[in-house]
Amino acid sequence: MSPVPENTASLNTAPVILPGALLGFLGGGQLGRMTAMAARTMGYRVRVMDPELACPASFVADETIVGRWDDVDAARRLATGVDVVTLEIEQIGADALSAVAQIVPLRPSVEPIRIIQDKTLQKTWLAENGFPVGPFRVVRNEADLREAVPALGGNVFLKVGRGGYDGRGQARITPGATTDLGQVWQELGATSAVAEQALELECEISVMAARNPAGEVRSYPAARNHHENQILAWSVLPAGVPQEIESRAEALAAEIIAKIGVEGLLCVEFFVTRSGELLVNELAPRTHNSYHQSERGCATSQFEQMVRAMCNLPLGDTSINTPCAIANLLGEVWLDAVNGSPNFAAALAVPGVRLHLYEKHTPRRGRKMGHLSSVGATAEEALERVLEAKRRLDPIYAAVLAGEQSGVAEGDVFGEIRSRVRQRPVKAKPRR
Ligand code: AIR
Repeated sequence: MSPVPENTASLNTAPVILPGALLGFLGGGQLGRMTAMAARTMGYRVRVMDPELACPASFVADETIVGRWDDVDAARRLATGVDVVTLEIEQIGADALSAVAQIVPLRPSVEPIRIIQDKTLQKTWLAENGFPVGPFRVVRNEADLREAVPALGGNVFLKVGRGGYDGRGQARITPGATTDLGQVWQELGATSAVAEQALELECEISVMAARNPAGEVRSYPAARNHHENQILAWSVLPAGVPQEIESRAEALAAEIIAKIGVEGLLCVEFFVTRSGELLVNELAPRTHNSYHQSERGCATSQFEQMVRAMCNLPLGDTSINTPCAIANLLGEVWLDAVNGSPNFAAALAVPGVRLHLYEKHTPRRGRKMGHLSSVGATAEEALERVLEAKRRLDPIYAAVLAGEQSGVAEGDVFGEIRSRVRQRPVKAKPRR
């Protein structure tokens, strides 16, 4: 894809940061860990900042600085002596970001992060810049919420402006239910939020775009995503959507990253509605869960692309070599497992499957602890393999499955797989 010359303040002026340099990451979770692995592969050194000394990235980084997201002093210590800093979670405080940017290049820079990290600003920015979004209202108090819900048709997702991720900071409001909006408002922290009309969705997709300081922009092919309880459950590449939607989504992601001025990565999550509209759901200025499979099937993984973009290297080829998929492993995989130990050996017997664990020490429900990845001859096969591996983690589940036929009919294979996953008898499990 050709460069899109927007917001190119540092166009062609930023030096290339070569291997051997020290890269700084604000955040040391799984995204930082996997990016640090890619950086190390390329010969870079890595320093991370995270509230936890034993954070997932600490095991692959050269140095870990302990600091909360708003710890300005820790952010300065991260930045001092590194060649460039990026972030792997957007909750970093504004003062900490500015402190870093005064010392060393911060990619993405303060302004795009400021807009993206607050959903009220992000949604408004998208709408004002002419990008397609669904009906929404910014709500700043309970009265706004009482007005917004009926105006949006009563069927609404309420998302806090700042700090929510992986389903945290979200509430669902449905018509007819005796929802106490005052209580919903309080439970979400009585803080500025976005009320979004719940849409009839055909599917959800995302497009990862990359942009380096030289102004080069590249989009990956779209990934198809499936969420459960507002948390990504699985994702597959390619998305298998009509070519017209695929091209439009890739082009929109390239336009947005250039317009908002992100140097680094920008993941654009989209809704494809039943009526065929393509709407931007939300933006993430970093690596993203829906592109973990790029490590298996793309010419360049999102993690390597992040390193290339932040170091002003040429961006890597984003094409898909092999269809690939991931399924997330949340804390419940451990909490609900017989004897507390998932059957990894059974899962790894599925052809093409690999295991990725983040070395998080405390499993919690809804917490991302790891993922399974797979490749396949088709997207359907890659997805079926990774879902089969996930089912096998639970020995009782595996026993139930052994008695079933496992062929997938031709036709709407994604729909078929989704309905089979929904029908699984998850209940037959002893709780510890
Ligand atoms: N993350 C960042 N934004 C959304 C997500 N999921 C990743 C980052 C962050 C980690 O999740 O890698 O550091 C935090 O995970 P947890 O389980 O400690 O809350």
